[in-house]
Amino acid sequence: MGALSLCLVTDRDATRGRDLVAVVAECVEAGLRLVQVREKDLSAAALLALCRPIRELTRRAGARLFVNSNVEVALEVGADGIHRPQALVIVAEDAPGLSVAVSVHRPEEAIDAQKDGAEFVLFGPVYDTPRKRAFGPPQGVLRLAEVVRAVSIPVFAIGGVTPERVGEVRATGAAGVAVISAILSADSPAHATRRFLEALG
Ligand code: TZP
Repeated sequence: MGALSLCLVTDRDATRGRDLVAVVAECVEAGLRLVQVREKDLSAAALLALCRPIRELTRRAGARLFVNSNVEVALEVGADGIHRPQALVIVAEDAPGLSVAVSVHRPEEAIDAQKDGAEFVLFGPVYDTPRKRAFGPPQGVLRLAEVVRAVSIPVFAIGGVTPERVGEVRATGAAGVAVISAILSADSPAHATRRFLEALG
């Protein structure tokens, strides 16, 4: 999958005060080709306002854009896809023309997502991440391997993924990794992006 094996997932509070659009721009400049805007607390209007410049810069670079949860915003901004959290039901008719990616936590959920026509799934948290500690311990790479074996669509590992962990993740057969902190909170998000892309090969 090349550069499409790295998905940057946004969190505007994770940029250490830097402007999120500027950070995404520098990552795209560094080779990033897949972005999921995940800003669940924003109103639809604010989400749309954030997605517009990200759509502009991703389109210019030929990068794909997925919007988390909000189909209307995804359609309005001309996103490539919608990212569906497990709790949300989005059927194909709700999202005409959009690819669908789904967050999953068990092999059965991945199988369901595949049946529903998902293009790819995100599985996690694979490693410890402060963002998900409230939900219990991380799932680990053995569980990741189970999910990979259960479906034929690409599986991305999410949760505590760093460039150093990419080798172990890829050994499971996972197609790629999805990342928040290790890119957005890095001293240089562009450098971190390049390190992930090098590790992914
Ligand atoms: N879903 C599972 S783990 C996670 C999400 C959104 C958080 C990933 O964040 P980080 O900073 O890359 O560990």
